[in-house]
Formats: sequence, C-alpha cells, structure tokens
Amino acid sequence: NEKVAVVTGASRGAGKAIATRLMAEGVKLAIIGSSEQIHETSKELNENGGEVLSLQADVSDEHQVKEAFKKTLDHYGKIDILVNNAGVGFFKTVEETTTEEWDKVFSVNTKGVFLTTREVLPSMKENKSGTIITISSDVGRRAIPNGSAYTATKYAVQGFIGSVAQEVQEYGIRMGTVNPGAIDTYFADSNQGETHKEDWLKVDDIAEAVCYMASAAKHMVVDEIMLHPLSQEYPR
Ligand code: NJP
Repeated sequence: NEKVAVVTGASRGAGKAIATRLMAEGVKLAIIGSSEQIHETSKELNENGGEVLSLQADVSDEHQVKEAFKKTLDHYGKIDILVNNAGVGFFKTVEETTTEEWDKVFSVNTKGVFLTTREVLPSMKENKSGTIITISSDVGRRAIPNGSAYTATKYAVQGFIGSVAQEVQEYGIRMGTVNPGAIDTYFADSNQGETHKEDWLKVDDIAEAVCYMASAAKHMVVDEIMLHPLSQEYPR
C-alpha cells in the first residue's frame, strides 16, 4: 500500500528535490507547476523509475487546482501527503511595491495554499488520515525589511495552517510547516548554484525536513521545522 503525494511547485528548486526524495522513499507522485517545465521534471523522475503524474496548473487558479486534484484522485484513488511548496517572492521597499506585485505573491503563496488544502481535505477526511506540509519561511516568524509583501504572505500562511490543523485533527490529519532561511534555488529571479549562495541551505535539506515530517510515527505531529544557514543571522 504505497503512499501518494502531491507536490506543488515541483518544476525546479526545493519542490523538485522534495519530489525526488519522496520518490526515492517509494512514494507515488503527482507534481504541479505552472510552466511547461513541470513535464520535463516529470520525465526526469519517470526515467528514474518512479510513478509520476505531471500536472501543469497554477495553484492560485481555483479551476485549475480543482482539475489537478480530480485527476490525481481519479488516477491514484487517494492522496496521503500534500506538500504546499509553490511560492514566489520579490524584495523591495513597500513604496516600490506595486499593487500587482502585492496581489501576485498573495495569490500564489497564500490563496494557493488555501485552494490546494481545501481541495485535498475531503478525501483525507474520508480516509481518516493525511499529512499536509507547507513550505513557509523563517520570515513567517520574524519580519525582514524590504520584503513586506512576501513576509506578510508567510505570516498569513502560518495563521492559516495553525487554524486548519485544529479543525482537521479529529480526522487523523496532521499539518506542519517547514520554515527555512535562504535556500539555493531559482527563487526571486535568481539561479541555483550562484557563488554567493555557497553557504545557503541546499534543496536536499528541505527535502530531508519534509521527509521527516511525512514519515513521523502516526501518533505524532511535527508542527514546525525551522532551519537556516549557519552563516545567516539567527531568526528572532
Ligand atoms: O523557488 P524556485 P524555491 N503555480 O523559484 C513553482 C520558499 N522559500 O524552490 O510554476 C504552481 O526555485 C515554480 O514552477 P513553475 C518559497 O517561498 C524559499 O526556493 O513551473 N507552481 C517552481 O517549481 C516557496 O514557497 C526561500 O515555474 C508555481 C517553484 O514554484 C518554496 O520555498 C527561502 C507557481 C518555485 O521554485 C520553494 O521555493 C524561504 C504557481 N502559480 C522560503 N508559481 C529561498 N529560496 O531562499 C511558481 O524562506 N511555481
């Protein structure tokens, strides 16, 4: 009875590493990304022998999210693990932030987590089991300057998860957040492997945290894992 996981934002970066790691643990996958790159990543994972359903969908679009979860349930019959990883960010002063940029980060980082979580819950409730892991951020626990919109989305996610976790506890569903500091990915229009990111968290560090949460003994919930590069200032 293999487990089934949906990983959002798995085209590249942390999401791709999370999908790769879960696959290595024998988990069947449905991976979601908004660009065509998701199909390339699926092909790569398939070539490594995993079972992967490739879903191009924007997590901030209600219709596309509904469709993606319907396809996953039609294909696998259940979802044991949801990893809410898709996220975008930009860093500038509040006066430089446009209304469009504000709406965009809230759509993907916050509304996206609401839409996917809402979609997965009915089947998890029916199965009386499920684990929902959301990649938030250490900035969801302490504010940083020049990132007000991004920081606000991650504080919002923290509140959302904390509230829903209590609603679904009686159904055997557990929810947790992984709150990383700087990770070497493609985040905020950057590239993976840039030299100034040498000491940053690696995508496999995030995958390891997700794996620990997802495979924790059934009687416990790992509420939160906070991690940051040793070279980074301590989150306060
Ligand atoms: O970023 P990146 P990360 N619908 O840019 C996908 C958090 N975090 O891996 O849509 C569906 O390499 C996109 O795929 P595609 C961060 O907030 C990061 O670092 O096909 N998917 C890609 O696979 C986020 O929650 C840092 O282009 C959408 C992925 O998301 C998570 O870590 C620090 C989408 C982004 O990959 C992973 O981000 C921190 C949409 N609308 C928290 N829009 C950090 N990197 O330093 C984008 O504290 N994607």
